[in-house]
Amino acid sequence: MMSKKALITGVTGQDGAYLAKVLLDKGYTVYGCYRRTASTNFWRVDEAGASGHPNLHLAEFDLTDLSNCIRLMQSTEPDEVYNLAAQSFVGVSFDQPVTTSEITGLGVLNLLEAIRLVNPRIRFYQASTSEMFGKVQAIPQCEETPFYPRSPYGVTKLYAHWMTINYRESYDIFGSSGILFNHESQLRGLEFVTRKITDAVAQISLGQDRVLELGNMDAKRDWGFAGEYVEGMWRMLQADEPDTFVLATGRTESVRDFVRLAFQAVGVELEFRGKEESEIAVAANGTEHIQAGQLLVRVNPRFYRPAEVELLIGDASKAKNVLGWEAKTTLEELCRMMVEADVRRHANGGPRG
Ligand code: NDP
Ligand code: GDR
Repeated sequence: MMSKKALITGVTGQDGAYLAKVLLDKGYTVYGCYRRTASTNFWRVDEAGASGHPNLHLAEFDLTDLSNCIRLMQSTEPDEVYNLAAQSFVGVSFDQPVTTSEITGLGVLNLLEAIRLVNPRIRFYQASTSEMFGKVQAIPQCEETPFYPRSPYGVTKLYAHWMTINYRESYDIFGSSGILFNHESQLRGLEFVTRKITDAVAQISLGQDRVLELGNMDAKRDWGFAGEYVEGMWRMLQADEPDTFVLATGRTESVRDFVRLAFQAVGVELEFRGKEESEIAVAANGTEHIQAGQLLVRVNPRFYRPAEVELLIGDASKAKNVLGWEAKTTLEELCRMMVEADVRRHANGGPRG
């Protein structure tokens, strides 16, 4: 039997790299699409263990170019398309709302049009997000919870989500949408809060004299391990029917809790003092490179967002019942894994990303 062919947009991102590895291991031929830049970097594909695989083909591609999307479908003839490409940083979407909308919104329409024109039998996965719930209307959030996005990114993702459903209903395209809650890993970009924290904790634990500056530490997120979430994406495209699924852990913790866990992973307990803009955290105990009482964390309002998503917690029971998918890695395990990876990187000369 011929192996299946999958096209992944955003292969240089966290999820793209993990998904490439998972699909290669399942015997797929994978077209990993990346956009041309002056300094394209495949470090995540390397670290995920997918680089150099004979069935991995890298293809240049820009989501905002419809003709590029059409020719890519024609030349690669995929069975499945996983659309992971996006301007995915919520903070930047406030500064670059138009670019975000073009890539994260209209880009999805380009792909759906390319599928409709070239081969409507291609199965399509859209990377939707818990950010669409925004100012949450129910706790926990599931597939039926009303949406209320709170950023240009969230609004744009909601457009793409509905466009995927519309192409499913209008043209019978197998378009599935995964509403994924935050998922993290050592391949996460340095600008996202978990990796920003683990990277700083690693540096401080090795003796670098710096203070971690954060925005809203009260924000609560449902954080899972990215390596498991990409398996859920694949399962969505193997189901009998296209549908919408939430993937989440069902546990929520604050940014402050994540900071606490990250410092615990290097043997430091934190003492938080002050509130809101004047909140700080100091070391309650010493280690080889950290002194008891040392200032380690402070709030910098520069990292506040114009509108915030305060609390996300997902109910993934539909994915469990229909797909047999469930998150397994605990937040403690995830955080430790990320801190240890960053300690190794800094001990060996520098961060990745
Ligand atoms: P990343 O930001 O790590 O990766 C995004 C990818 O999109 C990168 O490969 C980037 O390329 C690529 N890209 C951006 N613009 C374009 C473009 N114009 N043309 C082609 N490629 C482009 O995101 P993640 O891996 O974390 O997330 C994957 C998807 O899932 C995203 O759509 C994200 O919005 C969504 N999502 C993520 C969640 C998470 O917690 N991680 C949760 C829910 C949804 P480059 O390397 O050149 O920048
Ligand atoms: P999020 O992730 O916005 O949930 O989007 P991010 O890690 O950026 O923020 C999570 C929460 O932490 C608060 N925060 C900070 N965030 C950042 N980045 N930097 C800080 O210094 C900081 N201090 C506090 C934020 O305000 C926020 O409340 C991610 C992305 O991967 C999206 O693409 C994806 O769709 C969603 O997760 C689900």
